[in-house]
Amino acid sequence: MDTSSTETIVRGACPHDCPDTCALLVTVRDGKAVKVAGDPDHPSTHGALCAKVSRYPERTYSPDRILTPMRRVGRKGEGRFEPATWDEALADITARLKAIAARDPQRILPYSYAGTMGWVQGEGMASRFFHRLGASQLDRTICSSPGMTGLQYTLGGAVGMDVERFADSGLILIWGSNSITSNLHFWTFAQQAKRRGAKLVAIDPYRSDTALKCHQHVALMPGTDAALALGMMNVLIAEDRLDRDYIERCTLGFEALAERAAQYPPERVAQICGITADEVIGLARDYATLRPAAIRLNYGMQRTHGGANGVRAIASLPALTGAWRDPAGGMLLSASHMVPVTPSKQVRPELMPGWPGKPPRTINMVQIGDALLEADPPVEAVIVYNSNPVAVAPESDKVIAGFAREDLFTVVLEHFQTDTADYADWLLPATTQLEHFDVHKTYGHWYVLANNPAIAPLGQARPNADVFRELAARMGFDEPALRASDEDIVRDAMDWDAPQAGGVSLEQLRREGWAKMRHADAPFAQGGFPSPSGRCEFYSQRLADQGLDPLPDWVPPWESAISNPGLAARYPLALISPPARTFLNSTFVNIPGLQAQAKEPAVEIHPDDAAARGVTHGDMVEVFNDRGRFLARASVSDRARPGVPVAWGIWWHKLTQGGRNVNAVTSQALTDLGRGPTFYDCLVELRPAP
Ligand SMILES: Nc1nc2c(c(=O)[nH]1)N[C@H]1C(S)=C(S)[C@@H](COP(=O)(O)OP(=O)(O)OC[C@H]3O[C@@H](n4cnc5c(=O)[nH]c(N)nc54)[C@H](O)[C@@H]3O)O[C@H]1N2
Ligand SMILES: Nc1nc2c(c(=O)[nH]1)N[C@H]1C(S)=C(S)[C@@H](COP(=O)(O)OP(=O)(O)OC[C@H]3O[C@@H](n4cnc5c(=O)[nH]c(N)nc54)[C@H](O)[C@@H]3O)O[C@H]1N2
Ligand SMILES: [Mo]
Repeated sequence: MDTSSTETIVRGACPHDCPDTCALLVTVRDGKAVKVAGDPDHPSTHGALCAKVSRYPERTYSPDRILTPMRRVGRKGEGRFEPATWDEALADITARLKAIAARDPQRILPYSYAGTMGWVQGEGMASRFFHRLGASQLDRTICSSPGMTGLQYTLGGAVGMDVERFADSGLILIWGSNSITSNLHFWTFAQQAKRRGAKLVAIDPYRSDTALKCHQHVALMPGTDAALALGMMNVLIAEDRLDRDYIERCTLGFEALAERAAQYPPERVAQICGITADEVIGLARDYATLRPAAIRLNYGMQRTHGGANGVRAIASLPALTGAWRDPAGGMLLSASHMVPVTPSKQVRPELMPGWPGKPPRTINMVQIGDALLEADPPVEAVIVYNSNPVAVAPESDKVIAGFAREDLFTVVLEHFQTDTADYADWLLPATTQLEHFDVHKTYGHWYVLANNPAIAPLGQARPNADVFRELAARMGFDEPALRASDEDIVRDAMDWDAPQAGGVSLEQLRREGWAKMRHADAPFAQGGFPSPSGRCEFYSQRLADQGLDPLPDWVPPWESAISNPGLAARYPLALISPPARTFLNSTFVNIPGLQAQAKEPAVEIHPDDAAARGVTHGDMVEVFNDRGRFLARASVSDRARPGVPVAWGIWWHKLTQGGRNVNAVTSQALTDLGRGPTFYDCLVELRPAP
């Protein structure tokens, strides 16, 4: 008898919604995953994982995992369930969906986001199923769509620098990003650049961990980034610090942009942004002279009314100075189109009834609160996977009231009993990344990664794709696209024969773990952007054709003293709620080791704001506006800007003292372009908790 234990290393990929998408090495001993480590050979992972994902085995084997299908027995939202079999669950769900679909399939709504970013367990089979069903389409806008739209209208797509090249930059503007929290593996390259003499500047209302480690911190007001970028242009043009040759050959609409920038002299910009004119001028001069000049823009700056215009303005800067000429110059917001993805082959919109002329209606996920309460025809069923809307969507009181509807049929595929799972009629156990196959691209580097299953599914957990494949069969959908295997979906999701893919095969990817997409060292040195003109479009004809402003501009926040003085008189504080280092949106909030580090919901307040309200460090405070209220522990610190408190995201409501997290006060208003959320465009008042 062989009593020795077996140990293997399985190649995986981190599934989370993060620009880093790390290459993983999972150690499996006797069928159990005992360790998850970063692959030392993968250049951007370089053997290091964040504190969260190193705890992936703890999360996977948590005693709180949902491991069997569960049927609701209590009142809606009470979170009381009894175990059932998969057959009972899927038979009942099929019967319910058939009955609703017979009236109008648009009364069924999928709700999903990026709990996993995988091509298979994300939207592969699930979207095919909902398209064929004729369900309402979900506009998946809760994170990046303003920025993506801004890039589309400027560069023509989500293209950007190779993250590894930031190590050679001479200036790095870290703009709207707390990289140490949300983009740790970029930060490693930024530090290499710093050691080689680069200047690092953080542009962020809050003096984040990242801002603390930069040479300079420009603490502008939230939602004023476009004004700052236009002010920098104003100076670059006035001082003739331009790359005229690059502008001539690789851009469109310079004269019009120059006129727009003329409206933003440094003094006006200083007033809008709440900084000094010297900061504007100094930033522009550094940007023109410290080369190569690189911008790491992140999504934190596009969660206000003018978010997309902000991205348009900032994305125009590297073309003005010709920063793209250098491999270590240019900018990076998202690089997801550096991978030759083929989304329509992946999710098959043509399966929708009425496609393409009259497809089913679209519901914006940001406005799920209003949709569940007011949509006409009403939403009668919602199927949630890879998301926790009750915690993460804005204006929680409405979201909760919507999910609490007794007449709403709710199915939730989950690992844990989240705030959303509490409202399920059926709670279905999903596998984690260690238990299923997938392939990932990312938005922060140029790699595609494979995730091989390391262990067998725990309990009765099933991969999302399996569940939707079986639901399709039970509904009687027999199109081949709905019977496709996981591998078929992956083959459909990318053009494997495109030159960028370098001839890599799926088999090779599974074996080696990752493959870098092939691009020229400085891909836009000669222009060649994916825009209609092939140029960087300062002036966008496509926007003009829609009757929209063809040039980037500063679009004021919905809620600010300038745009809404009446509201600002009652609620003078501009609250932002950026990601916490210990959590990934609302994922990991229930993991004891990480929860202990974060302790409890906190709000950081400038000493002047605290004193004016009789708040001292460590007090419990109530943060409120007309939409709602939540409790948080006050941390009084001058790292917060006066007038801009910071509440870290995103706690589960049920794990907070007052039963509400920060989204109790955020609004469902949308951005200028891209129909995105405005989480950081939110006026509040606060006081010591009663
Ligand atoms: N640890 C951790 N990592 C994460 C996440 C997480 O929750 N936790 N979330 C992941 C997700 S979903 C995403 S989308 C990404 C990116 O997520 P981002 O939202 O880009 O997150 P951060 O990089 O933390 O950047 C937010 C920073 O922007 C600042 N900020 C807020 N408003 C403004 C503004 O108007 N202008 C400017 N210039 N700055 C502003 C905030 O103070 C904060 O420091 O991160 C991913 N990575
Ligand atoms: N106030 C405020 N609100 C915000 C933000 C903010 O900065 N401030 N950020 C916004 C942003 S950028 C984003 S991206 C959204 C994120 O919102 P969500 O996409 O909802 O992200 P998570 O909260 O991480 O929830 C993902 C859920 O998916 C589950 N999951 C993971 N893998 C799988 C799987 O394979 N199968 C199934 N069935 N489930 C799985 C996890 O257990 C988790 O509960 O939140 C937004 N909300
Ligand atoms: Mo996000």
